[in-house]
Amino acid sequence: MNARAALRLAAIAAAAFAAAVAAIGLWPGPDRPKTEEAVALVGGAFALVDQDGRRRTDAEFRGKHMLVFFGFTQCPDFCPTALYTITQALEKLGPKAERLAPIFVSVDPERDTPAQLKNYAQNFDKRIVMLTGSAAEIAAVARAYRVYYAKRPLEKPGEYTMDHSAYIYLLDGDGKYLTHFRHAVPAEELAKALERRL
Ligand SMILES: [Cu+2]
Repeated sequence: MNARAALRLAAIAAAAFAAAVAAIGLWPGPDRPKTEEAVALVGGAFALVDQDGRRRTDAEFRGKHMLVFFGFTQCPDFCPTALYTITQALEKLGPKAERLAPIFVSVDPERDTPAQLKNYAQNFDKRIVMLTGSAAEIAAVARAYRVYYAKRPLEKPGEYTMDHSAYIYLLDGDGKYLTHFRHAVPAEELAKALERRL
């Protein structure tokens, strides 16, 4: 295994570990009751900028279920996988997909400008709203969704990648957390789970 591959594996392991810790800390175990309080832990208000440079807030999505995924456009694995799966699930949902607001939030606002998001969005379903913002705005929304992310320097000076937890969150029409999916959930499974709730 070369150094680059080892680094890549270490990054994936670190992200997976952080996600697992977050999951254990956050979601009630089988013995614990699912209280309103626990459910309310994921989600919250945001005001960000989309791929067309327009200001978008969570309030405008009330009445639609929000399917929210955090990542970055230069991600080699988790993000393209999740976004392609969401794209396929939207297709499978047919007209029911209109009740859903698929949202991608960048955890790399430094490089993910609206123009960069617009370019990236061409690879996926046109309905996916891609959001970015200032470092502080992204930190706040990531905190609200209990998303872990961190810059990881690469060997080449000045270059970096992002480690991030990679769950796809589903919130209801009131912006309340319903459930989450692994980034690698099969599209068929995701579509079926969404269909039941839409
Ligand atoms: Cu990613």
